[in-house]
Amino acid sequence: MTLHVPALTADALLAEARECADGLLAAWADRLGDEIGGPQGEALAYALRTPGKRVRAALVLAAYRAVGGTSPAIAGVAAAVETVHAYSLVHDDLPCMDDDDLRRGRPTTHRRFGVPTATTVGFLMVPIAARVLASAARALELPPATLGRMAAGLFQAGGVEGMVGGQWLDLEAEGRTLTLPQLIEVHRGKTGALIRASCTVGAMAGEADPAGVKALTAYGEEVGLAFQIADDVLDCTATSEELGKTAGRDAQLAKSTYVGLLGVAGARREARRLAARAVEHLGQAGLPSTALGALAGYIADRQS
Ligand code: GRG
Repeated sequence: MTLHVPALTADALLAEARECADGLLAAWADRLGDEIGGPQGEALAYALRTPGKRVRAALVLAAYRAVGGTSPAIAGVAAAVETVHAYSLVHDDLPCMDDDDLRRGRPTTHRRFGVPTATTVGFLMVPIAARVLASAARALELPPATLGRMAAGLFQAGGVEGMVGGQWLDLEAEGRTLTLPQLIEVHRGKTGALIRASCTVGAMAGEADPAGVKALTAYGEEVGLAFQIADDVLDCTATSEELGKTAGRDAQLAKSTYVGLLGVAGARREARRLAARAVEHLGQAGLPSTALGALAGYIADRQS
């Protein structure tokens, strides 16, 4: 029998998350690429296989373990969240949104396969995420009601109350200067909601009680905003090579950012403050987690 030793540093957890999410996503890419066939099948496999940092997957794993979960089948839940994230990147890069050429160090899906195929594939990935989640819930032997709560948590976060709503506000705000509360609303929706949901569904998969789910969700809310603040900082301090996507895009698109409102040092301070608050939620709920503490620190100070 192999003894499973949970990863405790951010680097180790991210490496583990990459290994298990990438493996599952590659298997789904092979299966669905064949099922769908043609350029759409090829483009879908491309979008599912592009290598990401897998921060959301790592949060799912760490949240699950923080509430006592031990099954390796949690990797399927991580893959489901990463599928929603991957769809959002395909659509975010389209000419009608952020119009970008480079993602994860490769040409964006529409640059490689054309706008109509990339648009179709992005839409296809949403029901695929539901299939991946349902398959993971079966492997984890979760009751149907738990799967229902997880699906609601994940897809509400991806919808108008979260990612779509935030992106919509973000597009509308191009060329205007937002106030800090307005910017927080955009960031919490566009980026924060899915990161928060990663923690929520990880806790639910671990069959946490309502207080546990609430604490992990509160942690996710803080690190979700911190993640986008760090993104604002990196957009103007890192290179395209370091980021694997085009640097300086916020300024080109005249977007309001934390850096614009607080400066680089002020934005970094705010990200660290939120990361510390995230960890406090866990302590207050009696759910301290070395792994989630490490991930919060990584998210606030990340270099790519
Ligand atoms: C129809 C209005 C409308 C919206 C559709 C496209 C979309 C929904 C939402 C966009 C959400 C989005 C892409 C937000 C940006 C989040 C972000 C900072 C992504 C980068 O995440 P990383 O750094 O990327 O984790 P990797 O590549 O490492 O996974």
